[in-house]
Amino acid sequence: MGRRALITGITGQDGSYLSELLVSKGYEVHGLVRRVALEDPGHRLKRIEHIRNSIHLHAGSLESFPSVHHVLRTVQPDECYHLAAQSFVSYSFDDEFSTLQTNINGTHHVLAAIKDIVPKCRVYFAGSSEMFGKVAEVPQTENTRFHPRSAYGISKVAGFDLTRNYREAYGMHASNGILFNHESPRRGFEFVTRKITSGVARIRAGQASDLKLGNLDAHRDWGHAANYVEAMWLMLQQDQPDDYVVATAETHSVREFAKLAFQYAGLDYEKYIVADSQLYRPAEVDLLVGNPAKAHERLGWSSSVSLQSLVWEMVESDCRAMGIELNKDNFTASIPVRRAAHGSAVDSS
Ligand code: G4F
Repeated sequence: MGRRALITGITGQDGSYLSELLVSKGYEVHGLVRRVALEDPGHRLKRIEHIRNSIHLHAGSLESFPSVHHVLRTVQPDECYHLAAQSFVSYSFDDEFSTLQTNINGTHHVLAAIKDIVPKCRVYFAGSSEMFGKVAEVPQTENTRFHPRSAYGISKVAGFDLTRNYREAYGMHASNGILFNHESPRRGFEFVTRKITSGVARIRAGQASDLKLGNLDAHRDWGHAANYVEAMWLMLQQDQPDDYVVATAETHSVREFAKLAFQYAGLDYEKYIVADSQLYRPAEVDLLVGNPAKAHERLGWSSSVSLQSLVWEMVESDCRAMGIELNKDNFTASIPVRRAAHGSAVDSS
């Protein structure tokens, strides 16, 4: 009989790709969703519309332990992927309280209910490179000290520690993925990559004349979400639970991302981007770049999508949705690659 998986956050970017992956592997896939999502499927279940008939959805609230307990008792999963969270860093500055409450309690409820009901269930917790914050070293590894710079980052450190503690205290197969930024055409519009690619499409369609952005000099290690969910699955297939950095080992600035996105649409980004100081964060994470050597050695995982292909896929998808076909000749732009060698500063080549 196939294995049974429960995904929290199944309606999000990662949840949708992970569901596809697990369905393709013969899993019985269950998802915990908010009741409002079931009441507004056209909007809130959009990313999983195409596999809606192959998965089972359960209404529940991560903020309520009895609710999480009930769903776990009903599903009795072999594997649980805890992805659900308030995941927009910027918003966590507007409402620290709800971010901490939802993210920390949500994770605690999931772990505690699993320990009670299905202690042998393997658990994945979606940690984040935001935990590194004001980075202690470059590149970041599983051993790099955390120094979060937002309520979101703090909530993820707490989730990471809870997961490790359930592993150590109760012998649970609980693993932390330390995922660096991962994007796709399914990314939410509030995140910078999708804000840029959808903005490019609106400008090309004549529906906007500029794009307001905040800090263009922040550097991120951007990979493809469909590729990153494979690492989540691989973590739960190991004999021993552990913590893994999942990253590309390349870092690029927001400016570079924007330059490429506009270039692929045949536009010069400098003519359209407007700096808006309101969009700066009270505390910024300036430079993220991960060293995925452990994931490569132990899981056999590596990043398979270049930044150029990722940007092209996102711009093309947003433009296509506006009825605009891009000229493939624009997809030649090369960019300087900054690769992180272990223990060294990030160097340009
Ligand atoms: O796209 P972002 O909002 O993502 P951020 O904050 O790096 O967090 C994402 O990745 C984390 C993994 O490291 C996840 F854990 C988290 O859930 C989320 O998925 O912002 C990226 C960078 C920031 O430095 C931000 O200051 O882009 C900069 N930025 C500049 N202008 C902007 C904007 N970000 C947004 N969202 N909107 C802007 O207009």
